[in-house]
Amino acid sequence: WGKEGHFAICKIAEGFLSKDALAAVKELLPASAAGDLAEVCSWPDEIRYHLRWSSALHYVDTPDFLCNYKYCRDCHDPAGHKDRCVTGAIYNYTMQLFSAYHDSISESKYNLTEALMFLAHFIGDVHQPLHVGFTGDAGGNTIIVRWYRRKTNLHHVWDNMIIESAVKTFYSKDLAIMIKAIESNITDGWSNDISEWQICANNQTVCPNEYASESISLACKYAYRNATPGSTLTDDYFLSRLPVVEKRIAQSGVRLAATLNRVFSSEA
Ligand code: DCM
Ligand code: DCM
Ligand code: DCM
Ligand code: ZN
Ligand code: ZN
Repeated sequence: WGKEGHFAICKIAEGFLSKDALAAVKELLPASAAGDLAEVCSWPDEIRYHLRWSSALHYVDTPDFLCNYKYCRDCHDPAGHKDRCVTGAIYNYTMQLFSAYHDSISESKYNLTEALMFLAHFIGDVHQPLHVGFTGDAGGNTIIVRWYRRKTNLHHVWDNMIIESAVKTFYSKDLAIMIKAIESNITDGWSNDISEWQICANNQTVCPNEYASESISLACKYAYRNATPGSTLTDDYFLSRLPVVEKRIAQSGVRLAATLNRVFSSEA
């Protein structure tokens, strides 16, 4: 996602944090966040060219046209180093935060402020369907399309353009109004789904493999469909894909909060 998507996800997450988790998050946030997690959720994008190793942690590539995801097969960087992908990063940063909070050691060897900012960002990214896209097109980056009259690529359409067009067309050019609309949808339309979104099988603290499997499935069903190289995407595509984008943003926010609530729970 771009800056607006990550901001929306973290804003939504804030509303679902437990008292314990909110206190722990506020303690870990950098001064620049001014107490607001959403302010630093794009930090990993700002430093990804500076910290080169982190750049492969934003996504996971899957085999062309298979439309499925497997951790052991797919989670490595382009050079083949294991676990260097978005799902591996989510496990790793969750573990850093969990052990710092639960183990009786006085000081963590990790930078927990960075761990929190990475985790909040990557739980968002793993929900972007094309962040679990095909290897051959780099998650849609090499598929050149037109978004209305503008030339761009399919990945960028899903990271930025669908959200930007929605803000402009339906939400009075105000991202805060879009966020409020998604929040209303969570408590009204999706209220029966929330508990299912929050849960992880087998009592796990975090379950990025499930989110990645959903993403590649949605990528095949919605992102790649009718978006071949050179195609022009307009109202048909925009109006049918926007609900998918809004639901993925809602799920990311709810699941980020659920994960932080488990990490920073004084029980268990
Ligand atoms: N940081 C951030 N937002 C910025 C710049 C830096 O979140 N605009 C990160 C860098 C460090 C962490 O915050 O990992 C703590 O930084 P500081 O102590 O400078 O607030
Ligand atoms: N995995 C991991 N770290 C964890 C949990 C799981 O690296 N804390 C990896 C190891 C397996 C893969 O996930 O290769 C499959 O996990 P699951 O059984 O959750 O699908
Ligand atoms: N990306 C991806 N899959 C890839 C390569 C990149 O999902 N195989 C993502 C990361 C960024 C966007 O695409 O969100 C643009 O990446 P870059 O700036 O590395 O081209
Ligand atoms: Zn992206
Ligand atoms: Zn990212």
